[in-house]
Amino acid sequence: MIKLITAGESHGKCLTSIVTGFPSNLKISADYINEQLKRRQAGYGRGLRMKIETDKVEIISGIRHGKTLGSPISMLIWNKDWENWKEIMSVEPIDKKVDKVTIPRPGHADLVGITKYNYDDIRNSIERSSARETAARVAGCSIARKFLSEFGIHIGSFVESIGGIYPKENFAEKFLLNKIPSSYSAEKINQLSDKSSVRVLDKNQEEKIIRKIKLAKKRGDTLGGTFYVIITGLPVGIGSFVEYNTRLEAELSLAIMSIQAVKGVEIGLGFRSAELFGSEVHDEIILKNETFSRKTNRAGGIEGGISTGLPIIIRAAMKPIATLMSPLQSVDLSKMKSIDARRERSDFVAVPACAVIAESMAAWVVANLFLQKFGGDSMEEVKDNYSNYVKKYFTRVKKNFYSK
Ligand code: EPS
Repeated sequence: MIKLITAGESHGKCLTSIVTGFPSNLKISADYINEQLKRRQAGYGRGLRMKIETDKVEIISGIRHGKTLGSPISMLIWNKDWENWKEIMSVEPIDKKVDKVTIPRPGHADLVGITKYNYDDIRNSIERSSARETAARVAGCSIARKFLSEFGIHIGSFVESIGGIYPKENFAEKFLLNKIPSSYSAEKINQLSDKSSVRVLDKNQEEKIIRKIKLAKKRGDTLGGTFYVIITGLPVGIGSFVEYNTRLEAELSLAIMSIQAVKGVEIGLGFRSAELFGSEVHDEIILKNETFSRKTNRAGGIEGGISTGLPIIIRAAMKPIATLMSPLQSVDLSKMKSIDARRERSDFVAVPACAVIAESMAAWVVANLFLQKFGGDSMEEVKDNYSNYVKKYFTRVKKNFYSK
């Protein structure tokens, strides 16, 4: 239903985001998108690039007087750093000799990129594989986020750990045990996590993490971590088991695993459920406020590829940033000799940013499957389809099964 294409290299002139498939009359502004771009740039441990850029989107098409037209929405994010890269990243051939990058960084796309694309300069691989591309994703996915908010569907995230430092209490437990009121909005999570420079919910843990990041910087090393994304307000019935790639957990896992440096994604209890009895995992079904609910939410809001109507609980793991200032061993491809990897300006820790990007990616997946179910050409039409379904689905179940 909806499509997102991003284009642009990390140090090129600008990033481009093109979004198609959203209905007309969705209220959206550059300010709304820029708020998410600002959140993406934040976080203690981000690199010097974040001091150069103040990512803002320039909307080129698809929106008029603050509302979508239903036509393709194209947006630009200009790279201020381009001024310093005009020759290295020139589109046209230049006479001046540009030094080639010949030493791949362990843990990045450098070596596999030049092998796959037969590049003669690792710079060609660095530029598009860089996490800079996520700025364009957040811009495009913010349209999805705004769309979902029109239906009371909100997305929040918080960092669970950085460098193996965990909080005393795991806030996600409340969701796994379904101890959160059904009226709770995931936006409340961001109101808390965005106050922390590393987006954690525990002050004591934040201080320990900042100390560990300072230690990593001193050692010229980097850190990764884990984070949760929570989605509230989703009705039952989003996603489907009819095809492998319409399963909600599969789409969410792909989208979040596609973020640079993410190495693990789990839904609900995830890997922990592999160690428990079924009776300790499966969510017992109950009747509550004239509809179905569950005693717990260890399934993370998804059963059989379909949303249950409870909060979606996603947990992900991000590996440490690949560029180390105390480099690991590599090979100089120009001499085919072992050598220390190159230093390249970089982040030390980007887990807070990764969690914000994951919110955007989750919004995209949910908006796409939501439109598959309630699609329409205008927001008014989608809202009619949605409210008709929400009003009637429980009555339909009763009509099919229940006889006094
Ligand atoms: C990033 C901008 C770039 C990326 C960085 C994320 O920073 P710089 O211009 O300093 O290279 O390199 O991504 C990585 C650290 C990476 O390993 O890909 C951004 O805007 O988020």
